[in-house]
Amino acid sequence: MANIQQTLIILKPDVIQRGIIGEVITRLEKRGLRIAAMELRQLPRETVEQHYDEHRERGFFNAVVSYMASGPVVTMVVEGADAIAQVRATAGSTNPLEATPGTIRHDFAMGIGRNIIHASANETDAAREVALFFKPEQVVSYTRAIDTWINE
Ligand code: 3AN
Repeated sequence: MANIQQTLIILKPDVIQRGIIGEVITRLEKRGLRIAAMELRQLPRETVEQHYDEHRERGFFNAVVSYMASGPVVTMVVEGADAIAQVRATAGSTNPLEATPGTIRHDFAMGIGRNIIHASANETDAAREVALFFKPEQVVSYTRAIDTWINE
């Protein structure tokens, strides 16, 4: 049985400003992931601070909060077999300089402070982050005819 998971993705403000929303989402769809929720919104600083709470004591905390609140973002829930690890692999290393060619962060970004995509790190974070950004009724779980060609 496939281990179906949901994970929270944020397309950061530079994705919207650079006009590459479609290209980034296409990477995820082509992997075989299903979009279960999606919304364009301006995040209040308080929500970003809550999201990155674990990094509060880190030197980059204020920088990352300002970056994430600097313009609209696209928040998404995507679903699929082992979706949390699958999306992290497609996103690539946190520092685009270390990301493997073919990953989103390698192919679309150059700096750790502008690394264009957030993806939940593990099941605990995914559950907390999905609940932070979406009400349960906004997350739509479904199957597609093509899913049997993506996972047997
Ligand atoms: P990831 O998003 O890959 O799980 P985390 O959780 O270590 O990475 O970092 C959260 C976010 O904080 C990163 N996506 C990045 O935007 C920012 N960040 C992390 N490390 C740095 C750094 N050294 N300098 C600037 N921003 C950073």
